[in-house]
Amino acid sequence: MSAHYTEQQLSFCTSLPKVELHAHLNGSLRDSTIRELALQKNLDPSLTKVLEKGDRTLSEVFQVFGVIHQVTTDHATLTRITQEVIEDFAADNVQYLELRTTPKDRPEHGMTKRSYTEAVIRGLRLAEQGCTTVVRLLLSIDRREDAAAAMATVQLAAELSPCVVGIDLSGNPTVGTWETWEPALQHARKLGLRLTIHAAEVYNPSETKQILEFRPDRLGHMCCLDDNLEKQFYDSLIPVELCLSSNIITESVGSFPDHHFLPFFQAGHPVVLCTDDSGVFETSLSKEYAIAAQAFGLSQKDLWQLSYQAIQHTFLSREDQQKLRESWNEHYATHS
Ligand code: 6MZ
Repeated sequence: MSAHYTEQQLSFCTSLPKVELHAHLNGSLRDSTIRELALQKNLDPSLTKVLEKGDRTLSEVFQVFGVIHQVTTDHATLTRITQEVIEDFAADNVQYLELRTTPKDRPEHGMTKRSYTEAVIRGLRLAEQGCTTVVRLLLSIDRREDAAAAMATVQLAAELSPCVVGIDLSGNPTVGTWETWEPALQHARKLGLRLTIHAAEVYNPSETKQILEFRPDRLGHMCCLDDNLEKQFYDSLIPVELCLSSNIITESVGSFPDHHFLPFFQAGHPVVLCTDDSGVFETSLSKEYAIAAQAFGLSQKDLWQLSYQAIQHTFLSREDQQKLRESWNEHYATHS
């Protein structure tokens, strides 16, 4: 995979204030931190090999998460990585970050879903002291989880609101069935939590149809659609989080110019550029914007509008969205 963009494009995209809505905590770790933790925790060197970068299939990416999860097993580490990940997004001029992570019950490490999430929130509070980026959390349900575990995550999210604003459904898209998590997701909606769901990352038309009928607040990926699903998706007007490098590296999409960003964007469907796993895919939100600029011939005005319009797809209140718009407008006034 080679991502092409000019230094000038990257520099413009770095200067843009940005909104990141699709970033998985454990996928966004610094390499140096993973290496340090792997050493500290005496990780088997054959496992660290899996972490080497390059093109990987989607199933290989899930092996990578398995390894990362072996080094982020204690509360202090979770606090540290959360703080670092937020600092990295802030350094990339991300002014609003919706960070998502899967609360984990790991009794062997004295960890519950609640203690996991509280450790993450401590990291968020520490990061907030050093940067102006506004951060909210989404709690993810992993597709490997059963109905009870999904419900426990939803309950926890409601208890930790307003720091937690919503629920994500993610994980290996070839695992599990929609019926398992739907009751928990319905319950989340009743509790006032916002919902974003990974859909069509692989071709699974019956599930994608069910998800579109469920009408989450946002969708993630939407790579593999047939004509009927595409029509249903366009009619839904549900905003979609698009992660270019992730889809190319995992081979869900063949090449950047072939990415479905372009038809969605040209059709006027609401799209938001995101990183997915900036550590695993060696990217940043500025790079994703620069890749889009180059691959789809976007102008600086297009890029500005993409970033500005992302504000309305955040899970913030209208008043908080308005505050972000004011800060974008201030940036525009001083930089144009
Ligand atoms: C689906 C993904 C993903 O939650 O431990 N995750 N799920 N598709 C993807 N595309 C590449 N990338 C990451 O972060 C890692 C977890 O996020 C989900 C997977 O469940 C992965 O285990 P957390 O912080």
